[in-house]
Parts: sequence; C-alpha cells; structure tokens
Amino acid sequence: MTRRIMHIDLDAFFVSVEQVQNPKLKGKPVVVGGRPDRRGVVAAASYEARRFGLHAGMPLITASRLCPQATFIEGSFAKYRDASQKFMAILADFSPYLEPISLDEAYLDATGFESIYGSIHQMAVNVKQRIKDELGLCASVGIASSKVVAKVACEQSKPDGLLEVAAGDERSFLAPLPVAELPGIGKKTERVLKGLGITTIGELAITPLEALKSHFGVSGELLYRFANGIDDRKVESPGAAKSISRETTFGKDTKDRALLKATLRYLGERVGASLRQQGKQARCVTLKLRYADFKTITCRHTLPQTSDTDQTIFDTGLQLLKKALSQEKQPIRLIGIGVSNLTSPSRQLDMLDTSSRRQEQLNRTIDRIRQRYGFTAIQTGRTLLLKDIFPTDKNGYTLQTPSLSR
Ligand code: TTP
Ligand code: MG
Repeated sequence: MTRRIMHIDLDAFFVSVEQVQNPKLKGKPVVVGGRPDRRGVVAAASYEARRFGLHAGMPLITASRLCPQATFIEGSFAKYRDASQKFMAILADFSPYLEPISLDEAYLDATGFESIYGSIHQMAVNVKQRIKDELGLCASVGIASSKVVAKVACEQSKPDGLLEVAAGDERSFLAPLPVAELPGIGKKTERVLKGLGITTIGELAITPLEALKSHFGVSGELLYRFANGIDDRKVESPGAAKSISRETTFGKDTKDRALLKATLRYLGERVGASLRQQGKQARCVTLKLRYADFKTITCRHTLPQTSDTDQTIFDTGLQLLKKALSQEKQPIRLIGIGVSNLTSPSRQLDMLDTSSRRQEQLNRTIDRIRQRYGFTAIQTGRTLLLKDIFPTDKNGYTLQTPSLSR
C-alpha cells in the first residue's frame, strides 16, 4: 500500500504565538529574538517581515536596518513550549503514528485514514482547522508517500498551506525546485552541486549515483534517493519499541547443543525478520538463559557496526551461548535472544563490505518469500532439526511460548 505521510509545521511559530497574545501585531512585521540594539539573531520573523528580507539567523542589527518599523520582541520560551505541547496533543488525536521533530513540526502517518475522513486531504483540513480554532495558529501541511517529499511539500505550501503530492508524482513535483529545497542540502553542498552544474532537484535526480558518491561519499546515495523522492524512513513514535526479543521454554530441560543452537537460530531469525520489518538496525544482541533451577542470566554483546541480518544476530548469540555453556553445566529450561539499541539509519549500503551486503540482500529475499508462503517455507540448515520436534503452521514452529508464533 502506498504510504500517506503528513508533515505539519506551524507558520512563523514564535511570532504567531505573540500575535495571538497581542492581536494588534497581526499582519505586521514582527521579529522574535530580542531588541534590535542587542547582540543576537532573529529566531522567528513574521511573513510581513520576511518581505523585507528578514529571516531566522539574521543578526538583529541587520534586521532592524532592513525593516526599522518591525516590532522586536524578546520572547518567552515557556510560552512556546506550552503552545507546542497543545499542538502535539491535537495531532495525537488524529493518529497514534506521530513523530514530533521540533517544537512546531511533526510527521504523522495517515496511511489508511481515508476511510475515516473521506480523504487524507480532508483529514489535513480538519487538522489545520482544529489548530486554528484551539490555538489561533496557522499550520501548513504537506502530504506525500514519504517523509522527504511530505516535508518539501509542506515548505512549498507555506504560509497557511496544504499541498498533497499524489503517489507517482514525487519526481515531477521535486524536479523543478532548487536543490536547496531538499532537506539535508546546506550551503556547502549547494555550492559543490552548483560547481557540477546541478541547480535543480531534477538535475540532481538524473546525476549518476556513482558520481554523487565520489563527491559526497556516503551522503551521495542519500542525496540521490531523496532527489528521486525515495525515502523509506518510517514515522516513529517516541514510545516505539526499543528492543525486540523472542524466547521459548523447552518441553524438557536440555543440554543438547544441537537443539540449543537450532532453537537459537530460529528465534534469531524471528527477531531479525521483525527488526527488518520495522526498518531498524540493532547495535546490541542479548542472550537469555534460564536453567533447570530457574536461575536466569542475560548476557549482551555490542556489535562493532549496527546490523539487521539473521547471520549477525545468530553468530553473536552463538558466541554468547558457547561462553555461557562453558561456565554453567546445568540443563537449560528457557532460551531467548534479543536485539536492542535500535536505530533507523538512512541506508548507507556503500558503508558495508561485499559480504555484509550479500547477507542483507539474502535476508530481504527470504523475508519476501516468507511473507508470501509462511515462515517455514524457507529454512536454514540449522533449524531443520526443529522439524522433528515442533509442529509447524504458516507462522512458523509452534513453540511453547505463545507469543512466539507472532
Ligand atoms: P521554523 O519552523 O523553522 O520557522 P517558523 O515556524 O518561524 O517559520 P515557518 O515554519 O513558517 O517557515 O522554526 C520554528 C521556531 O523555532 C521558530 O518560530 C523560532 C525557532 N527557531 C529559532 O529559534 N532559531 C532558528 O534559527 C530557527 C530556524 C527557528
Ligand atoms: Mg514553523
């Protein structure tokens, strides 16, 4: 299903909060940041002030020279934080898939919400209306199939905007815009691109990937993907899972190494599949063992590089298992494996060596086959042993702990 991501950003946030409090300032050039005779820079400028060339980051002294009639306000952070909390609470009413980015900016995953609001466009209209009614503030909204395109759409729609980029139109929407409109392109990158004769996102999109990599290293791939409207980053709620684990209790306590390894491999593959499904990479692998006398241990290993492959999860778990087996001779009652310190990196495939890349590709192929034909449609040599011990269904082996069949 094509995703529908909303990017919502309040217009001239700090200034707008001041204008709500003092309506006489509405429609006028207003600056929040401090008195013009003080050192310091503009934090926010009203759109009326922007017509004089004022913008965030500009020294106040320059701002007052360009627009002496502007009202300069010191501002109060507590007030803006309060407004921000109310803004986020309104958004949370619309979707639980909410990722706050800054005080006045958030992504919201609205995929599938058409059925509730009639259309995502209508949902955005409702979002804007509630913010206006309850806070007196204007929000701009971009809607697209990915974060990067939604953000650019929001920016283009400002102020008081609403712009939806239909699925399939991402590239043609981005193409005519200057490269600086693409998130992640700062002044320096813009200069280098200009030197290469690239001034629009469309020109960037058709530049060979290899050329971009040679100029920008690992960021080159990201530039290429963003310019082509490709961005599979998920909308992540701050409360999203921080670790993923699977465990099972054996029917009978065991010291059988082959069974322990096979089970570890199987559980590791379940963890890996879930990790990849969430688009995450893990930094830590944890092994959990419960012995016959119920003594329970967990041991952890930090990977030199984040990973989402079954092989890395299993290899690391196996090292931990071998060490544990050498230290404790009791039969084992429960075994579990988990990953933590999860990150959602923008893919940096070229950072990986060939063998890691091959592992990644293999895992992705296996995931696709399993999604289609069931988890046991493909089995790795090690887990075949489990076939004689556990019954299977489409979701995998039926192990003792019911949550395992997820
Ligand atoms: P922005 O959303 O970048 O700017 P804005 O809301 O003022 O204007 P618009 O979105 O309509 O273009 O930032 C939100 C607030 O963060 C802004 O009102 C003030 C603060 N801010 C700073 O304090 N310093 C800065 O350099 C920037 C960019 C923003
Ligand atoms: Mg803003």
